[in-house]
Amino acid sequence: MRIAHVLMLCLCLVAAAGTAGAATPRIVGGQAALAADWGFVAALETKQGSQFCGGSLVAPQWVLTAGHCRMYSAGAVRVVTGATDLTVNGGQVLMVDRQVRHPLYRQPVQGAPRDDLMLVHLTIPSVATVIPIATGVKPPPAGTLLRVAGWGATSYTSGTDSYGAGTSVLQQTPVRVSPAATCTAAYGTDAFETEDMVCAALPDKDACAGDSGGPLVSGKGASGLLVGVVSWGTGCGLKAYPGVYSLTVHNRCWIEGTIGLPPPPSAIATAESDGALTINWQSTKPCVGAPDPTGFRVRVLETGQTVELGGAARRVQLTGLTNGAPLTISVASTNLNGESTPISTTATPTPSIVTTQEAIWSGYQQVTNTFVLAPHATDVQWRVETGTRLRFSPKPWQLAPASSAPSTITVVTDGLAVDHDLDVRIATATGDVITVTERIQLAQPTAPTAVGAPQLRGVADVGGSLRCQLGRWSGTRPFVVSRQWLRDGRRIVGATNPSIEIQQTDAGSTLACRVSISGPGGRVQQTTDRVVVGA
Ligand code: 4AZ
Repeated sequence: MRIAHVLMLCLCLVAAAGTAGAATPRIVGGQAALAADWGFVAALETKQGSQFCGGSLVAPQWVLTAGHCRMYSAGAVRVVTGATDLTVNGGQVLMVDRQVRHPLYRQPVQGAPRDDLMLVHLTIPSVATVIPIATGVKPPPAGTLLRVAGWGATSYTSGTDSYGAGTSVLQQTPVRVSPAATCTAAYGTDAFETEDMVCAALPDKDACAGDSGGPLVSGKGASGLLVGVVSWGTGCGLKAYPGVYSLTVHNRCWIEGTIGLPPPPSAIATAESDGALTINWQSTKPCVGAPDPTGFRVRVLETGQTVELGGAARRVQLTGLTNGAPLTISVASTNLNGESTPISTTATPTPSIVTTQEAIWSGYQQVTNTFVLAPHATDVQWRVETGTRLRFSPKPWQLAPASSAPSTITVVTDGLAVDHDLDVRIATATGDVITVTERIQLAQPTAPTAVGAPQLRGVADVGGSLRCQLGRWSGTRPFVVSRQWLRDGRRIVGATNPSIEIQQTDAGSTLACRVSISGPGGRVQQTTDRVVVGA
């Protein structure tokens, strides 16, 4: 890419491609490249066959090229691998399904792109040679002799600022890494970034338009390593303007992270509950610049249950699991290339105890608690713990056999003084895990209070009958009620029925009914108004 002339260059390249093959082979000052040394070089072409950029096969299905080579959509691009002469039907022509440009690719100065890298994904693997990426952390020092290859322009005319035609036969030339100061002096510190770029030249030898994306390598043949990618420069072969290359060393993490499998997640942790497991994990980047995983795959090995989650997820709850059976859970990171080796853990969903009711007074000095034990695949032990003011005394363990239905546990506590606090809870033991419910505190009962007074109904004459109505009462239930009929204020022995038949002997006396209501909160008596029996 020529600085400040981006658009013009692209047009020029497409036009030049039509005449490819006729020109004298030269990258600009180069020689025909040997297939044995340059088997990893790839040509990026349009579907019509115009070569517009170079690249290097860094994995069977991945070509590393320049970020500014994203000129067309993936479907409009094809890649030729394993061929040095593009006019001969050799090598492999491959389709492209993804173009992944470096996330930091940018052009703060027009025509001088930074992080000028792109990975192109092939729909099927290439059988051509793969070139390893140079390891280490430092750019190659000034003076290092490297090689560059491409099918780009073989001449440049500075007077008219015009580029010659490309070539069908791959050209290669040595170039020498220039001191960083030379590059910044030529292009300025805004355009030339010493961290991410090198510039390199030899007299009259250079990469040129159409070579972009192609390889800058150290070593030869089997010992060749990819050091950089043809990126930009002013003209070609100009003494004052060495060609500029984007370095691979600084971007190895992004390259390897993009073409490889994601690293496995770490530090898996699980929490159990009734029929459920909550799984938490962490995702760590192997190095700065590595792409984030696209997602995570969580599996229950015993049941085959699989959950797919997005790349931001760090937690999932699996439900509908069987209580009491140990399960193995695995979590793997995924990206477009597949999934990492998983990490796994085992955990056992445990049956929970639910309180279905508040503690209720079920009788005088008697309280009932009801608990429900969730279904469980294996036997569960449970026990009642009762006490007062948090001092619990546990009863012996009981066995709840494996059951596919919820089971109810009823706890009746007798002989409670009304002013007593009562604490009840249930503990379950599943293996070594003991789970205790919240304590249930008994509410103090309230004494019965008449809301509507007891009343007599009926005809108060000899031969008639009277009925004793209880009235209405509030207070803590249950109530035990009783009646006692009174003649002239005294108990009539045995007269405790709701109704009374009026006898001859009752004539002239008074009748009343005394009602007793007793509940957990106390006992209250109330007597109806008296009636005088007529003749
Ligand atoms: C280009 O436009 C280009 N002389 C690549 C490299 C150089 C100039 C232009 C370096 O593809």
